[in-house]
Amino acid sequence: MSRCQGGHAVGVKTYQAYTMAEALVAAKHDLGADAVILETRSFRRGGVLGVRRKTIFELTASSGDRADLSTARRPRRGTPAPGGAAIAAASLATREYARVAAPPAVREGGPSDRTRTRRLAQALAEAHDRRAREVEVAPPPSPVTLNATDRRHAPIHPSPVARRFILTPTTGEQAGAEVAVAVAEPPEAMQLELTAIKTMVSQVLQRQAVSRRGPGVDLPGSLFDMYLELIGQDLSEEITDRIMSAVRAEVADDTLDKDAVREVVLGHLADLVPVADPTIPRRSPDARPLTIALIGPTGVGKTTTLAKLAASFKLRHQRSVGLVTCDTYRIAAVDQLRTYAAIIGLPLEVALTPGEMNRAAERLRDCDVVLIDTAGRGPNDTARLGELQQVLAAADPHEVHLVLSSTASERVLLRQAEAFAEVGADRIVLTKLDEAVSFGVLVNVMQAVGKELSFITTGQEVPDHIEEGRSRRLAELVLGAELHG
Ligand SMILES: Nc1nc2c(ncn2[C@@H]2O[C@H](COP(=O)(O)OP(=O)(O)OP(=O)(O)O)[C@@H](O)[C@H]2O)c(=O)[nH]1
Ligand SMILES: [Mg+2]
Repeated sequence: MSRCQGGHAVGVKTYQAYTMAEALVAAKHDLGADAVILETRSFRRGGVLGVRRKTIFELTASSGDRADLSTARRPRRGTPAPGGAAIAAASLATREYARVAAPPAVREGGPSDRTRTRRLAQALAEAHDRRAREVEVAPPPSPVTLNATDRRHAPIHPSPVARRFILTPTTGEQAGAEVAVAVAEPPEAMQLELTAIKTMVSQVLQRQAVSRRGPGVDLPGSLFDMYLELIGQDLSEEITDRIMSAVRAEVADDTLDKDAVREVVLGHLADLVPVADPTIPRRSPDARPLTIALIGPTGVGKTTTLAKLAASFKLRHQRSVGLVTCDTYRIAAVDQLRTYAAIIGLPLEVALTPGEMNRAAERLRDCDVVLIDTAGRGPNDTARLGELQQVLAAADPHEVHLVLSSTASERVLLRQAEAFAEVGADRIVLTKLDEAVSFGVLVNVMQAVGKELSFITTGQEVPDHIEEGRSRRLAELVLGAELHG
């Protein structure tokens, strides 16, 4: 996709495309190699409730005529120029282009169009980078008042690029700088749609609450918003009702402001998630190495989590660590752990049977910690779950952590937890929180399973994306905290 929109001073046009490169090519094709970039930005558009939204890159360019430029970029006399930093950034890009584009006389025999286009793109990229570095050290720009035209076209969540480069003219006189692009779904329309949907959902929930006489009936505004938020995060109705009843009992009606409600709800949510004592600083309770096994369904992140733990024990807590894998079912499973073992510098044993596990434990008896990786098992694979139980029994681990992925549905997670309870898991690791569909489900599961949360993992990077399980952290995630904030 690449399209041009008019509505500017003569010679000034706006191009939209799915990539900035496409927009640049279109601008160059249309306005010629002398095109001067006045503004670039990106914004998200389309989709329903954020699903299938696309990033659109928009570029406003002038044919390079002096008159066009002066009309396009002249602020209204006497009016302070809001968003000055942004304008400066755009000017920087323009200057960069001017710097690399040779004057006409030289251009005759100068670089080809292709070269100039490439330079233009490079100049823009350099200007972006430079501006990004300035933004990192500079205090955040003061809020910008957009005029009606700008507000209509402003992205709901401007990307960093948009924030840095969007021009924010205040007058209707600056026809050239005004972005007169007909946006298919203006943010206001989407906002109205979202408000309508929220109202409908509220009505349905109110009706449900009335019919089951839950505490959703007659909730004051801030509580009802919270009620919707919790239900929206898939926290079970039963838990949500319990929390709401507790909040009503604890917070007097005249102090029901949003922050007070949020704080009380956070406390109650956190109480629902039992957490394990931190594993890492603890030493073995007996003369053996502290022995920890990870078990769980296939592909949930057992081996990756084991590598993160091993690296943490060794590099952050200076413990000697040994690894054992019982996973020889999947081709390359041993290689995966062997690679981690080699990188971190750890001994690795392979143990398929109880006898081999005994021998592995013997060889690693001088380690502070032994971490055991196991093959993934389906919850219906009772024969293999039995085998796993036997091998683990030989290792007699101090801790068995059941690894569950946050990407699974509540029903699946509960079935998995039930199946692995037979093997004897005593703690839960929740992985892939960065891909979780909703965090309320995780609270429901932790409540239902009744085991302690030991760790959460928040991404693929070893060893960084792992944290000790903290109930408050999970509660905050339910209430919309950023995972990597
Ligand atoms: N997004 C995300 N991906 C993760 C996380 N942890 C692990 N993964 C990815 O999940 C995939 C499977 O990870 P493994 O560690 O091999 O999973 P496993 O449970 O050992 O798999 P099996 O041994 O086959 O049962 C890999 O691509 C990992 O990079 C996480 O916290 N977030
Ligand atoms: Mg594995």
